[in-house]
Amino acid sequence: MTNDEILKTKKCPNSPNTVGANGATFGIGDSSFFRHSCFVIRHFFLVVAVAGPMICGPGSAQSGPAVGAGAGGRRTNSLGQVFVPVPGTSVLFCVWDTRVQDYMAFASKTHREWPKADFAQEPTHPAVNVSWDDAQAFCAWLTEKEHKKGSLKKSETYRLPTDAEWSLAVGLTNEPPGMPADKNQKVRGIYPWGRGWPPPKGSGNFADQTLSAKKKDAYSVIEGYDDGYADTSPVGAFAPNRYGLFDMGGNVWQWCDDWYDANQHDRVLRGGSCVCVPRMLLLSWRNHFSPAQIYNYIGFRCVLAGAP
Ligand SMILES: [Ca+2]
Repeated sequence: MTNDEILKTKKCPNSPNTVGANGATFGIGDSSFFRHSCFVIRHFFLVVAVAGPMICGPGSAQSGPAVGAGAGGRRTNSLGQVFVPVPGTSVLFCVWDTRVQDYMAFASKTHREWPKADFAQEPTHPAVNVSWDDAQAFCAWLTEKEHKKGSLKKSETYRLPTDAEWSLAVGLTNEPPGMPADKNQKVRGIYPWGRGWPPPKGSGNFADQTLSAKKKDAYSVIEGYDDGYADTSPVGAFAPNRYGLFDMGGNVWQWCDDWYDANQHDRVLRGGSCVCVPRMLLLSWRNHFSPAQIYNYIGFRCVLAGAP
């Protein structure tokens, strides 16, 4: 556990946009570290050793025919993870965030340290408290495992999605050029459920009234919305997006492969979580953390690259 240079920590007003990493400013509300507090942080590395679909509601502008079982290119791997093609990319996306049962197989086999979440999780919940480095190690382990088994071609590898691939997987095709930081929040008004506010009932696992009831100090929740989960929910508990991907908004933040900006200090996270402030559910919203950071509401999703 390394916690390097937390330069200044101070209480702040109930503002949703005041946490700085490496001196930068970005939105908060998604962290048990940060709840009700503002931190200016530089070099915030691995901290907490103690310590899932663009969801399209019925009638959503984002919804469409899902890619279901038997559709072209659908693959199931040795962990039972299901992968489907996403138009515009050359990869197959796992339909779920990496589950507890998936990551447990890796952590057990490799004896990797894995701090538990501070809430109860079932095997089909998304794995959390995994850093970008952990996610990379998982992908490398799974690739090697299946190469040895012969179930994965030598040209095929598992990896994290790029920021650009993630955008295409939620239908964002009109973002500006540049690094993820340049694209952050640039496309306005499009959420996992489509356009409009608040989300329709059953749109996904967001910061809701159940969270508010369980955690009286919850930073911010969506008024009038209740999905029944205060913390993480099983992957696939809500409707998938048009490409058959679950939890591409809410549940847990998802690591992407890219650096956030030219400073190359932080990696990118997408999708928001079940505790993030509501406006962070904007599909163009980027979060960013050190690649060694872990957190109760950060997970990841794999893609399969090199598949024909
Ligand atoms: Ca919830």
